[in-house]
Amino acid sequence: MNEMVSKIIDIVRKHDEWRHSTINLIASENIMSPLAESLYLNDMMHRYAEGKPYKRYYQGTKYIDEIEVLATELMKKLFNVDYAEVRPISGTTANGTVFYALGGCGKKALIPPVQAGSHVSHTKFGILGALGIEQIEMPYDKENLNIDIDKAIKMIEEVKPAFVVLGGSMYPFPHPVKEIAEAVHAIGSKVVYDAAHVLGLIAGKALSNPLDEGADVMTASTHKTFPGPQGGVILTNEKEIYKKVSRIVFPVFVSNHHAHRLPSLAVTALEMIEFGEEYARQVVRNAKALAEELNALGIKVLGEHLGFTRTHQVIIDVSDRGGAAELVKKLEDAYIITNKNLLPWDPPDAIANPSGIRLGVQEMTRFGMKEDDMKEIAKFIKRVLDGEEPEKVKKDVVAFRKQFQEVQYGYKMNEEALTRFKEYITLSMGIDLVK
Ligand code: DSN
Repeated sequence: MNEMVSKIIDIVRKHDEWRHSTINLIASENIMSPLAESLYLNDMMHRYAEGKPYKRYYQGTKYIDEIEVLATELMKKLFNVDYAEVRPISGTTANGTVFYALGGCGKKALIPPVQAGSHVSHTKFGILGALGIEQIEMPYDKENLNIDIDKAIKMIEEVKPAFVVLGGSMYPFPHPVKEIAEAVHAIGSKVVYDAAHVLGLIAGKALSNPLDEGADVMTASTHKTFPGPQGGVILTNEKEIYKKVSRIVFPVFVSNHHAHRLPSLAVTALEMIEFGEEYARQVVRNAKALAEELNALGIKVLGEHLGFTRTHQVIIDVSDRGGAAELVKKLEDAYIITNKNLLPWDPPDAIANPSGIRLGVQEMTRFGMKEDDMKEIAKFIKRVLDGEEPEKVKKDVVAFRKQFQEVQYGYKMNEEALTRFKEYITLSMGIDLVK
């Protein structure tokens, strides 16, 4: 093996070991179950399957067709919806598809303010802007960390947007779907709910399903609180929307849709049907426990008067500690992975050193952590924020994290899956692991 190959292998090995020894609090990430992860490695990654199941442009897709239909049906069952489109390869792709279906060049869309958590794809900098749709920010209530309902309704009546986007990336408190949907429907427009962050909490019924509250279509990625493979999904009960988005996702936004992720998506949907409620309940309990302990330790947590959080996210304000930029690096040095985040009152140009740090507890919950463990995490964070040497904190973080290595709320590897895994390697790579 030449040196460069060794280097590549070493980079991957180091990444895997490192991230499994850290406390990962990135709110948009998660980990699949061992069974779902093992199924991710399959030959479908090499294939094309353009079009819809059983109506493809190439031959060789009969098992891809079967798994795509199965994954679609399981997602429909899990979310109790009439239509699911699993081909978008990311949440952004799902958003682009829906925005194109509902809007298009010259139309207007209302979105939550960028500093208050809109995802980049909702904005003029992302796919919304690329489609020529005008971004208009809804009025925001900084005190209640949510859309200002009365002012937003007034704006909806005046602007008459083609659609309104709810949901976002900084999202401790769910947006008021019912009230906004009533106003939007009164002008004949649509509500798009971007559930990327909270899809797993909706699946587990810790949050109500926005489609039951009046949203017309829900987009999401499938790898945040929903602990599946990286990908996207579109869910709706409206046949017309489904027909439109299905005609747009291919050929506009994807040619091939990376079918190797679909077996893992199907397994994750099954797991969420079986364990989703227990998992989602624990995620929200853990987020509250983390917020309460951080607050008790003297760290400013947003939304105290609102109970700190109703999702997987906890947002802390570190403006009185010099801003987030340096602190997130120190946390990383202590093996606590987080991201710096604008807060609703930050100016847009504070992006390099914003006031906030966003924390998400979903992945650590999957590794079996409970409320008491959140208190430990809060103490580690406090030590770093107070200026203790990250290297010292890291030692305790790594020892603590070692106790949580097995993924919960999902299927373990079984004999059947292990045999398939070995057979795949034997077949595909010519290395006989079977005997
Ligand atoms: N960038 C992701 C997040 O962290 O929220 C969303 O795609």
